Amino acid sequence: MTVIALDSATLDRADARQHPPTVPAPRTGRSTPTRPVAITSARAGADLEVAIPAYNEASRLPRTLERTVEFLRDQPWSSRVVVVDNGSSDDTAGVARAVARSADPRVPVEVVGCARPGKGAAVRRALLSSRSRFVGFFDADLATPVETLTTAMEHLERGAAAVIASRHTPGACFVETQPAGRRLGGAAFRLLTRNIVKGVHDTQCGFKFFERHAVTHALVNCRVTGFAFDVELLRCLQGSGFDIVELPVAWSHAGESSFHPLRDGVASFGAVLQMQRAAARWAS
Ligand SMILES: Nc1nc2c(ncn2[C@@H]2O[C@H](COP(=O)(O)OP(=O)(O)O)[C@@H](O)[C@H]2O)c(=O)[nH]1
Ligand SMILES: [Mg+2]
Repeated sequence: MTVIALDSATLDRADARQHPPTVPAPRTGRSTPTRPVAITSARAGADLEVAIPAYNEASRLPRTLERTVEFLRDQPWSSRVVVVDNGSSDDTAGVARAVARSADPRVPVEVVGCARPGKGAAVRRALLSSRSRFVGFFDADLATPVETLTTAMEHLERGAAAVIASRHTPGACFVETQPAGRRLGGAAFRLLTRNIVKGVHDTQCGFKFFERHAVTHALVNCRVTGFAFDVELLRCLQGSGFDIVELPVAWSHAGESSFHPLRDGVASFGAVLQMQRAAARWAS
């Protein structure tokens, strides 16, 4: 396996070429977006870096960051947190910066932007610009308990390349269930992704951690910027020969969601159908 090391300056140049640093397109016509936050470069490394993609998360983010830092500062490994805001129309970046300024210095919190809209683009940006040994992300609603990191780190330290939370593997449970429509869509999505990501029961849970070189290797071939990016990333990891460990979790649906069933649902199914067509072309 070739290990690809991308320095932050290279990433910034590539990002700027692909996506000029303009105000990201708003995802909805709800309101005028705020100015994007500056892309910081060359973050220091740690044992673990947690990225939190955040879209209009000004109300949930302070509690999430507080809880995350509280947990991480008591762990035997060193950690950093990076919030990625791209296109929020509320004060997500301002709120995150305020928390960052007052956070426990043992767990630095940073805020970065991303020229391209979408959760996938935000996560990709954070992971590719990290210097930490292990990197990953979880959702700003803490639907997967932050304590899951303890088991995730045990697997990573034992040599796992990818450890992902799963709501559909034996031992998992729903503390708060999703609305019926999301459950139905989720079931259809799982059926569709079964042949793309082999042996994985849940590609969509927002909690995934990786050995950095492994995920960097996979991410350079990833293009999906929306909610279906996980499928492509997991497929690329498997394609490069990496195993994926699924951790059963006690998952809670958080009331609010930025996932728009029509807009994001159609885009996600479309992205997966494209991956299936590409896989079929390869097979023939
Ligand atoms: N940076 C960024 N984060 C996003 C975007 N869309 C969703 N997110 C984040 O992705 C995570 C999952 O979104 P959420 O609304 O909880 O969706 P759900 O769990 O699928 O219902 C949250 O942390 C969101 O703030 C986006 O376009 N950009
Ligand atoms: Mg959520």
